[in-house]
Amino acid sequence: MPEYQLYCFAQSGNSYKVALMLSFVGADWAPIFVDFFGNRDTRSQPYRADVNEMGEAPVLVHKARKLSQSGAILAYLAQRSGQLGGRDEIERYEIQRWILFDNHRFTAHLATHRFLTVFAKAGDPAVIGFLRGRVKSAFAIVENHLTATEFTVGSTATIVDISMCGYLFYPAHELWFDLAAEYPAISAWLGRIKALPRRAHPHDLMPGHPLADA
Ligand SMILES: N[C@@H](CCC(=O)N[C@@H](CS)C(=O)NCC(=O)O)C(=O)O
Repeated sequence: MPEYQLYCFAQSGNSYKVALMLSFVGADWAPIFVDFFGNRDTRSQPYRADVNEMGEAPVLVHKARKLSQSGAILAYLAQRSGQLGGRDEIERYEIQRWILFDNHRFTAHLATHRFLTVFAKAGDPAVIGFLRGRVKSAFAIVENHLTATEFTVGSTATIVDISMCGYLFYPAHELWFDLAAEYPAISAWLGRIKALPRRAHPHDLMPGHPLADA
């Protein structure tokens, strides 16, 4: 039995954040497939009773613990591994600050837009328009921040970079804009993450790609 198990699926950028961290720190881990699109596992009563009362992936199993919320899991793994968690109190505070921003602004609206347009194919135009505006404003903030720094907090990668890149390695056609052309600082930062040892694509780290009906 591996030390860690991760409830996840290939299309989940939030799960990718944890899978990538496990890969970066060289953890002994294995995925547990969450059938999000077919069985709608995360909405099922057994999943909510036994895996995560919040009805979400990722969930990291470590010994008797089941941990959810990627940001909290990343901090847990950084603490346990002594890697990617920031060098001092101020860096740890900055990391937490940007992880919260990522969760409510940067990832949240991008992931919801992607779900509606790429998978559900059912977005109300007003909702899609609203989400695009929110993504644009969040990307402008991150683009501005990354023009002045190599990684989100300081000059080396930390868990907040893992958090913020969660949805950005998926196929370019899943975005409605040209990331490389419109956001050069974000693109350069992604290139730096891509070059890190043990970086792997979400489709290669987690099960479920391609989707059965894709
Ligand atoms: N803030 C959470 C977000 C997790 C999340 O939204 N997960 C999605 C998959 S990427 C999910 O499981 N959604 C459940 C549903 O829509 O039923 C985290 O970072 O872990």
